Amino acid sequence: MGRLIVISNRAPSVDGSGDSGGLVVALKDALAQNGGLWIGCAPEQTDTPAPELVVHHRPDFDIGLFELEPELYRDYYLGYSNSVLWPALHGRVDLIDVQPRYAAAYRDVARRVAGLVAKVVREDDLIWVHDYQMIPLAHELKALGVTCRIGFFLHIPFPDLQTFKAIPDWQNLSEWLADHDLLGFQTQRDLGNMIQIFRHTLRGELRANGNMGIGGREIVMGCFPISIDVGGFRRLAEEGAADTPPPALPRLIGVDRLDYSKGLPQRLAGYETFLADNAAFLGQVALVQIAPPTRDDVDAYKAIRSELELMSGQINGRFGTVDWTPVQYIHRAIPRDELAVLFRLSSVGLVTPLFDGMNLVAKEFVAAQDPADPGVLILSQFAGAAEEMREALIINPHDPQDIAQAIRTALDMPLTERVERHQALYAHLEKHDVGHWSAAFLDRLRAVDRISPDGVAPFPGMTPWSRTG
Ligand code: GDG
Repeated sequence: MGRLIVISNRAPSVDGSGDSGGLVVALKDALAQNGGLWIGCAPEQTDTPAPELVVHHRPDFDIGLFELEPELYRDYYLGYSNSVLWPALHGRVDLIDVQPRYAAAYRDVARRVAGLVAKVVREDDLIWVHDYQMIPLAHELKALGVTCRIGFFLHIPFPDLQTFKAIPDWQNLSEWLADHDLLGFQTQRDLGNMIQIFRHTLRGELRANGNMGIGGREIVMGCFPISIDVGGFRRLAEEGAADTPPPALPRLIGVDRLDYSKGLPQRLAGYETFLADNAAFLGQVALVQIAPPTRDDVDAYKAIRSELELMSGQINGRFGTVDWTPVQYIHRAIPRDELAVLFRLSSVGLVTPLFDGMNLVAKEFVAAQDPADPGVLILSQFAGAAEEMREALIINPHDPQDIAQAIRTALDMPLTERVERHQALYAHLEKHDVGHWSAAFLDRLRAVDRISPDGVAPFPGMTPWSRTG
């Protein structure tokens, strides 16, 4: 059996710090078999990039770093990836910033990475490409004669056809996506959009087995909802909470990178409406919002920061007293173990994105709860997680009244109902943790080699996620 080669914008750290993140936990074992390799961009840019991958040997797997010049990195990462693709794929076409050099840099990086990968890859390796920064990679690898199976997983949402067509390069993107052997999405919503776009742009035909036929080839597609290390996160929360006193007031918690897709102003508007409509709760509850900075060189991110600071100041000014601060807004990252405890000791988890591939915070909040006295999750209908987590209080993040009402319902919810909802949510998560996710994707990718080169429908009767070795 060949190696697993994972390729993403960022690789895990060379010294193993930060390995507790779900993706590393999920892929560690698969990578450790047969000398796996995780390829990503070096943390520092340089004017003199190495002509080869810079390989670091960890005890479990190797890390291969590609180096980029600062300007190229800026145009590829902050430019095309995060000023064109991120807003477009999140439905914010009004925020797309189209600069010709961004698209050129994006393609150049894919070509360069493909050149480096082609030198180290072997025919029986499996390549798993992650996320929107790397969409053209499979196309470039195939152009260099690489024949091994290549799977792609999109962590963020995939929009409908009209939104997709707002991206100037949409035809190219569609063709590059079709160059994979397996395409994985977070939700049925995103998978459905991809099917619609392939039909429209490449005359794709959906086969009876669920695969997409395009020009004599067949692409396997599936929905693989990502998850977290459920047991690991629960233990972190349990252990930390054992010696942490509970908060003085029932706490509402929000934890999000400070990103316009996360619906933070809308969340604050909902909380403000709740306070305005429920005078009995003034001084009796507090919202803690952790919002660490991200991509703050992009203008749209500067704008959301100012908006949030203004809104939290306004709410505190309007309702606060000498003894009570309604919103505690923290604009920096806090350690993961502290986060787990914060979740456990909170009565309400607020997850209200306007559009989100999955949203792991929703799953972390549930995993961290005390099963005997759990908090309540309020979840946006537009988070991918809402397809699975039906026992949360599902809200429309654009409607402050809906958020306000859900906060009230959550705070008033009797213990028996909280326990019932939590039990159902936790039982689902326990079965569908991040290990389940990665195994499902890799099993499906390994099975792809049964597809005959002429595109004849593969393996009749095979269950979608069965292992073929
Ligand atoms: C993308 C997609 C999809 C946040 N603040 C702190 C902190 N975090 C951690 C959370 C969680 C992670 O960051 C954020 O994950 P999300 O899933 O919520 O969102 P994105 O970063 O946008 O991720 C998303 C995900 O990819 C996976 O496929 O679910 O839809 O957008 O783990 O806990 N961690 C620490 N301190 C913080 O202050 N330690």
